[in-house]
Amino acid sequence: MTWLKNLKIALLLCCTIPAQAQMVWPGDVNNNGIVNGVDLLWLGLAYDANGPIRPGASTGWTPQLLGMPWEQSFFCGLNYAYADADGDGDVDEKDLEEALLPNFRQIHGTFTPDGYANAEPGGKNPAITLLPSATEVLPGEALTIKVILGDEILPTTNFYGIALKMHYSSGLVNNNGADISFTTQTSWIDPENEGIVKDLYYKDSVSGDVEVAIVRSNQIPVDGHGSIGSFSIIIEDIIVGIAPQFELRIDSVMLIDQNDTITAVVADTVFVNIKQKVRGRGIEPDGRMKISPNPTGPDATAWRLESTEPLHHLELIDGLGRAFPVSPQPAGEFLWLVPKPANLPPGAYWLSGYTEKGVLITHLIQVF
Ligand SMILES: [Ca+2]
Ligand SMILES: [Ca+2]
Repeated sequence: MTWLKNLKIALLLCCTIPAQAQMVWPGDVNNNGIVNGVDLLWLGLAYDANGPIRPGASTGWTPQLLGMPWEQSFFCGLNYAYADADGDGDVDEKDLEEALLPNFRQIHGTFTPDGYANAEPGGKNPAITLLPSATEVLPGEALTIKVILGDEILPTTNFYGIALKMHYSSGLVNNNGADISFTTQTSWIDPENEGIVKDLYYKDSVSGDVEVAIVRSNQIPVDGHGSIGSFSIIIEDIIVGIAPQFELRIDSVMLIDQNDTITAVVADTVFVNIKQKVRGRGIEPDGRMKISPNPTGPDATAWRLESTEPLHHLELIDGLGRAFPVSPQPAGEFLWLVPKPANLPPGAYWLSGYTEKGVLITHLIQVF
């Protein structure tokens, strides 16, 4: 019943659009008052169509007279001329690159909802699953999260495109929330590897808003299930707070077939625990780390490091808390070569080795 209810709502909304019908806003392909991921889905539906050019067309964010209508219309009745964002008479890559993307998130007039449709779990609708590479990470570590649509029991039939509105914990992501990216995976969406998949990725690193949209462009759907892409994230190095969790959440989904019929999808949210870095002795009493030469002379160019545990990364900090970058290079089982940072000042240092089980710490001295 949920699926039917959502379908009816979506079709109804789609057909109320022509209130602003005579003006084209470049990139707002479904003419609903905002440029977003759903407009890429509509662009994919009309892709490779052609019709009359729009006199005086521009890709700037200004309303433009529709001009001569095209022969083709979307299933709800909206004319294909709205998909020709740059007005050159063809629906192609330029409409995406030169109008839809530059005008992304621009708004005009009265907003009409796009018709995103999330399903309740437990029914017969396909689900999206967010699959993280780890359930917990250390500050500064990389994390990947796969986005998987459908499964063997509830696959996707007649897939043409999908748009997602998502949110992530931007305050826990490195580089002021910016170190998060998305790569589309097209293996089952484009099984013949024809290069027909169009995609977009938008993020706002302040608010944590994300949009992903992926669409075929040949008006032919595919059946299947599996990964549609993955997020790559670098966690902030300095985390404040107790037991922080990185969250990636799907707020809204729109899955369409080649007729712009919407199937509701069960959304997902994933949490990844961020382990606290702890400074001091005796963190990992069963493990130990030994560095040589120690003390180190000014002419030494590298240290030899032995550790009883595999190391994720190393951190070298002086008595004032200043960090010096070090990159251990594997040199054997439980053995690493660590090039010494150039111009390391004489003094006492703490070397922290981050492992699966905790932090190993050793004291190091650089002499004159
Ligand atoms: Ca729109
Ligand atoms: Ca065009």
